[in-house]
Amino acid sequence: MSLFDKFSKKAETEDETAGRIPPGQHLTKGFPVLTYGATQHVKTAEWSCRIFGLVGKEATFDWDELMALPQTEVHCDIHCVTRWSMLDTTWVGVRFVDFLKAVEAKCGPLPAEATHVMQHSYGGYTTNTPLSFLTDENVLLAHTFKGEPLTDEHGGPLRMMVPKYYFWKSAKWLNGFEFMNEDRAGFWERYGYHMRGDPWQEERFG
Ligand SMILES: Nc1nc2c(c(=O)[nH]1)N[C@H]1C(S)=C(S)[C@@H](COP(=O)(O)O)O[C@H]1N2
Ligand SMILES: [Mo]
Repeated sequence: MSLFDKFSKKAETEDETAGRIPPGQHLTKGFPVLTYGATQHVKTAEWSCRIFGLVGKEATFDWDELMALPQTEVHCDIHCVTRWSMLDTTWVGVRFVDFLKAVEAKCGPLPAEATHVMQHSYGGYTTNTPLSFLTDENVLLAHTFKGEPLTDEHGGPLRMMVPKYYFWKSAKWLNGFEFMNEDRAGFWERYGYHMRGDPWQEERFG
């Protein structure tokens, strides 16, 4: 093993990965692309994010408004329901909790009935979660992966990054949040994927 290999290696021995790979998952070294339908090509200048549903007032955010919010780096492991897991990923973006403050500044306080959120994407993809899944400290509206702007294939210019759940709960090409008073199935959830999607509980299918 070269010195480079030795020091660039991360979490690949059993010791280092112990307890980090959920049941039924294996490690991947690459970053597979999983997209249903066409890759979207969205320029930051034309990007916007629409806030709608159960909010006092609808609003949209443009790229500059997003970038003016606090930017946070997150290190985490991610898990795809097609059974790959990737350890030690690094992302930069706006934490959902910080974004939510900006949403409330524009739309007014979220009503208590807004218990669930549908993520919407360019191209029509959707995925649903309880609001509480998105208020974890490490949930990002991410624009940077490993120090580089997200590629189109991986959801650039902006995707959700919800590390605690299977990765289908992280919409690429994010362009909206719909607040809801009940859990409504998103794209894969309508085809039988789980409404929650906790990899440690193997919540693959509903
Ligand atoms: N808009 C959109 N977002 C999406 C998907 C998609 O098809 N369209 N696929 C989901 C699935 S199933 C996974 S595993 C991850 C994959 O992200 P990646 O292609 O960056 O690995 O994105 C999720 N977000
Ligand atoms: Mo997936």
